Amino acid sequence: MRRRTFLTLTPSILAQTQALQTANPNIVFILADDVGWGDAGCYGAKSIHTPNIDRLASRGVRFTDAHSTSATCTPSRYAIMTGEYPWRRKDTAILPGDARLIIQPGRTTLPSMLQKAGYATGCVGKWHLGLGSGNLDWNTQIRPGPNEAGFDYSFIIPATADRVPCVYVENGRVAGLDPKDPIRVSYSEPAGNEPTGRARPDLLKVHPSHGHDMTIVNGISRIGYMAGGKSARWVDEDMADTITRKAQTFIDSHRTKPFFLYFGTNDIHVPRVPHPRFRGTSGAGTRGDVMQELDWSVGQILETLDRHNLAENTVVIFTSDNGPVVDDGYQDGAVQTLGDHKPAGPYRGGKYSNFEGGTRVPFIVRWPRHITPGVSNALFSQVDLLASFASLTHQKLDPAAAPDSFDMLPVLTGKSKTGRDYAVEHARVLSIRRGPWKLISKDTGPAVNRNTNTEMGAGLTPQLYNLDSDPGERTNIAAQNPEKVEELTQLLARVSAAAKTRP
Ligand code: NG6
Ligand code: CA
Repeated sequence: MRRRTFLTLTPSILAQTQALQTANPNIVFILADDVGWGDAGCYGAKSIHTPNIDRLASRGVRFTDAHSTSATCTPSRYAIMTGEYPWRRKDTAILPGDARLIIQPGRTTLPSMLQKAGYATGCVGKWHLGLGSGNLDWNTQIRPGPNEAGFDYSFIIPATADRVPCVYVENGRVAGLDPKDPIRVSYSEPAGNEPTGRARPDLLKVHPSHGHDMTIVNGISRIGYMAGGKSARWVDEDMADTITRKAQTFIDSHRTKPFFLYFGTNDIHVPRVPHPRFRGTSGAGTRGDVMQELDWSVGQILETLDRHNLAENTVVIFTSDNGPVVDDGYQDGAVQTLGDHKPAGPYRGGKYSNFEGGTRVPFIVRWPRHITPGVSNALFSQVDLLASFASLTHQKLDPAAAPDSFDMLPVLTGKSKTGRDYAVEHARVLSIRRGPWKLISKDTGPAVNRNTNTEMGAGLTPQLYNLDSDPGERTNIAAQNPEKVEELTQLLARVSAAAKTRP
C-alpha cells in the first residue's frame, strides 16, 4: 500500500514536545556563511581554534547529520525563512545584489510566526533574499525587505560581501548615505566610471581568481557595478565588528521581552578580509583567520547573553548555510595555506556539491537546563526550524504555511535521537537520504566545477551510497542494490511532485 503521509507523530514525541513548551525562551540563530562540517574545533579542526563555538557545543547538542536544504546560500536561507523546499520555486538560485525579494508577500515566515507569538524580531547581517519588487532605487526607502518579511528591525548586508552594492541597509535605508552622492547599481553594464578590477588590477589589494572583476570597493573588485554612495560603503576589515555590535545592541535593547535574533555572519564567505587583529592567527591561512574571527563574534554574542543573565532562557543555534569552499573567486592564499585542514571533515565535496560536504553542516543547539549536552546523530534539516519553533512557542501553522517543515522539536533539543525519516539535499540536482542510504540523481553537467575545484557529486547515472560503511561516498553501489535505488527514486519523485510534505 502506498504511504500517504511522510511522518507520523508517535505519542511519545507528542509528550516530549509538550514538556518543552514552557514560557517562550529567547532565540538566537547564528547562521554562518560557507562554514564546513569540519571547520570548528568541536568537529575536529586542529589548526583553527574556535573556543567559543566549542563552548557552545560542550553545553549543548552537537549534531553530526544536520543539513542545510541546499549547497548554496540563497536557496538554503529561503528554506529557513519559509519552511519550503527552495527547489519548488524558480527564483531561488544565488541572487545578484539587485534582485527583487523572493519571499512572497504575506506568507508565513520564521520571524513573522515568532512576531505572532509575541517576539521582538531582529535580522542582522547577511540577507541575500532580494529586496524591493523590481528596479530598486537604493536612495529611497527600500521595500519590501526583511521588515516586510517579519522582522521588526533589520541591519543587513543586502546580498554578499563580494556583490555590489557594498553598503549596509538599516530598516530599509542605506546606512550613512549622503543624498548628494546617490547610489547606482548594475549587474549588466558599468554604472558610472569607477575603476574595475578588470581594467585596473594595479589598484587591487586582493586579486580575483575567477569572476569578481567589476567595480573596485576598498581595494577589492566585486561582482557587479556600483557608483556613488561613497560615505556609506563598508570597510571589509570592520564588517565582523560592525554587525556583531549591531547584534549585541539588538539583544541589549530587547532583553526584557522574548526576542528572536537572526544573525547572518559575513564570515567566512569571500572576500576573506579579517580585521588585522585576526590576520595570521590561525594555522590554516586566511580562511582559518576569518573562521577565528567568526568564533570571536559568537563569543561576543554569548557574552552579551551572560551579561544580561539571559543564557538560561535563550536557545542559541549555531549553523552554516552550506558547505565549505576554498577558492571561491579570490587569490587570498586559502588554497596554499590550508595545510592538512579538512573543511568538510570526512565528507566529500563542499559548497555547490551533491556529495555530503555540500549540505552536511555544523549544527549546535544550546538551551541550558532544558537540554542535556551531548552529540546527536539524528538526521535533521534546517527546513524544520519553522515548524519546530512554532511548536516551541505554541503557534498553530496555517495548513498552507511552511509546506515542508516538520515539527522536530524533540530532535532539535536532543530529547529524541530519531531524526527525519528522509531528507532531500539540493545542489545541481536533488539527492535523497534515508537511514544510511543516499541516492544522488543523475545529471548531465560536469563532475568537477572548474573554478572552485569542487567535486559536484552528480554524474551521468544515479549513484547510491551507504554512509554507514562509506561516509566519504567513494563506492557507488547502485548496480548491486536496484530495489534501494527504486525505493529512493520513488520517494524523491513523490516528495518533488507533492505541493507540501508537512503532515
Ligand atoms: C558565485 C560566486 C561565488 C559566491 C557564490 C555565492 C563567481 C565566479 N562565484 O557565483 O564567489 O559569491 O556565488 O555564495 O561569481 S553564497 O554562499 O552566497 O551562495
Ligand atoms: Ca553561503
